[in-house]
Amino acid sequence: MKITSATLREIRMPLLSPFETSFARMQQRRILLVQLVVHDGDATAEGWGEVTCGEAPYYNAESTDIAAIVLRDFALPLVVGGEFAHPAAVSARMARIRGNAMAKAAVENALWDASARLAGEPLWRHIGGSRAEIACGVSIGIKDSVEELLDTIARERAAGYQRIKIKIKPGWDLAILEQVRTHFPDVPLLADANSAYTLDDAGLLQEFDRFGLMMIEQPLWHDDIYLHARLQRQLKTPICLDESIHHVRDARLAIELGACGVINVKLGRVGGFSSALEVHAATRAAELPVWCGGMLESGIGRAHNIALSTLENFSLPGDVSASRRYWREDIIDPEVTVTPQGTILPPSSPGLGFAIKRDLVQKLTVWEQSF
Ligand code: OSB
Ligand code: MG
Repeated sequence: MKITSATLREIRMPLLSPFETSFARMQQRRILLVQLVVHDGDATAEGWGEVTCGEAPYYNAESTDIAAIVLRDFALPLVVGGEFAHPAAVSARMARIRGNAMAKAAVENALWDASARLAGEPLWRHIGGSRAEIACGVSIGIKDSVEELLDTIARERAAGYQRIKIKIKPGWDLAILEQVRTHFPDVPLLADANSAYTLDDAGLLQEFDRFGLMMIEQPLWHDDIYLHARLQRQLKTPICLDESIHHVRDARLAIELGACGVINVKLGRVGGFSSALEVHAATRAAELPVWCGGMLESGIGRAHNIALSTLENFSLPGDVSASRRYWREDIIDPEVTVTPQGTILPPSSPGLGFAIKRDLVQKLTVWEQSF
């Protein structure tokens, strides 16, 4: 496969409602899209990828503007015109660019999309997925009041979502979980701290055990694995690592140290499908379940997440949910919808399996550059 040209563009999409975590309150997404044109013999295919980083470097070190520089000045000049036997080879070419996993993932994932289209099969089959239906949960941000949170949980449960994740931070934790459990005693529940605690909070975190949470996500530092292992020994609730896992070596270390019972795999954070497939293989071998995390993606990133979620060891409901939870109008057709049973049916057409709404993408574009 030869990448003959690429277009990098930024689109802006306002969120239907603000999304608040322990590190930021997000209102509008500034999303970079990578569009590749790929030739293979006489055949041509397009491929689309999304950079999943935030607008500011608060979740990880990446941000929209940083990723734009990395892609424009380094990654795209390195790969456009290049010949690649496999989508993983494009990541090998970009390996000299340290870090910047989400920027690089958009390029690799776009090539996977093109490669699947060239093979005439849906992306989820192309990566080796086997699930014809994926289980979905929702991630609910920090709200202005407990009542608002309880109303939101009731609404999402009524829509069918199989599990609820709530964001927590110091001051929005024990009392909130207590209320949620009082009103929803049996709901499959987890809490995501996005690194808001330290080991000094071990006593507080131990109190979470009484709520029967499925897991507690990333309680400690974004760059730590070792101290999560120390904390895990003090908790009954399994820890789920998100921010800390960048590649299969991190996953292996976390497993060996007993730092977690679950891993949240995000395609961007691990650098794309080839790395995610390695994390998948290692966790499956260790019988450590994983699920697919989200980064408030547009339909393109969402479609990639659906494909990832069809892999065998993605055995827990993920943060992959319907387009309409975030967007007034998504950039793909059809939009992502969820069944009344809280599942998504992966598409059957080649590649991403969703058409790109080109007019809408053009309308939302604030700048674009071709390579
Ligand atoms: O930690 O999982 C996270 C959104 C932005 C940054 C980090 C996280 C999240 C989410 C949203 O939880 C999940 C989604 O896209 O629905
Ligand atoms: Mg998380």
